[in-house]
Amino acid sequence: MRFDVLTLFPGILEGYLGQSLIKLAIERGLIDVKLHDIRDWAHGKHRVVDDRPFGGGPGMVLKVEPVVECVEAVRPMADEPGRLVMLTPQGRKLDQRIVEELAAERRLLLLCGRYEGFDERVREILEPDEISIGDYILGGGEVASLVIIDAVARLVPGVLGDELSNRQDSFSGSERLLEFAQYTRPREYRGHTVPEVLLGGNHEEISRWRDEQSRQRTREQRADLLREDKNDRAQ
Ligand code: JCZ
Repeated sequence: MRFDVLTLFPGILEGYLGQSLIKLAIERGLIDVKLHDIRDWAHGKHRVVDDRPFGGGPGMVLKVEPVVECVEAVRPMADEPGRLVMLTPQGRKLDQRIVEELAAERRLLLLCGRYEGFDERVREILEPDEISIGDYILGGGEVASLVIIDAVARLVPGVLGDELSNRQDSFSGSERLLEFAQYTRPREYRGHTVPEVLLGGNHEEISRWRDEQSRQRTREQRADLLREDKNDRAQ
C-alpha cells in the first residue's frame, strides 16, 4: 500500500511515521509513505501558497494552483493513479467501514489543507473523496492524514504481528461492540483486584464473561453502536 501525503508541513508527519508500528511496516516494505511539500509547486519568487478570500472575511485561503499542480505532479510518481482523499470538516465522517474501503485501494493520495481551507476550484477540478475525521476543527489536515494512515495501515496484511488481534478489536467487521476490560500483572494494585474468573483458566466461562462485559460497556457508554447505520453518538 502506498500513501502520498501532500502538505505544507511535511515535518508534522515525519516524527510520527518514524515511530513504532508504522516505522516497522515501512521498513518491512508493507507500506510506503511519500511526503510532498505543496510549496514546491507554488508560483513566483516568494512561493506564496495563500491569499485573501474574494468577497472579504477573516483569514486566508489556500491557493488553487499549487494544490492542483502538486496533485498532477505526484500522480505519475507511481504506476497506480490512486484515490485522492481530501481531509476537511465537510467530508464523509470517518468510521471503520470507510477505513476498510480505503484499505482496499493500492494507493492513497492524502491532501492536507491549512489556513481557512481550500479554494473551491480544488474540488471542482480534482473531484477528491472528501473525508472528515470528526466534528471538531483542526488547524490543518495533517493530523487527520496521520489518522487515516494509522487506521488503514493496520489493515494491511502483515502489519499487525497477530492477525487475530485485528478482528477482535472494537468496530471491526459487523460486530459493533466495545472491547471487554483487560488486565495483566500484578493481580492486585492499590486494593484493585483482577476479576476472579480471569484467573481460573475456564476458557468457556472467560469467553462468556468477556462477551457480557462488552455488551454492558456498549449499553452504558455507546448505546448508539447497538442501533444500526448511525455513525453518530449524539442521540
Ligand atoms: C485546513 N483547517 C483541513 C478536518 N475532521 C477535520 N477537522 N478539521 C479538519 C481540517 C481543518 C482544517 C483544514 C484548515 C482539515
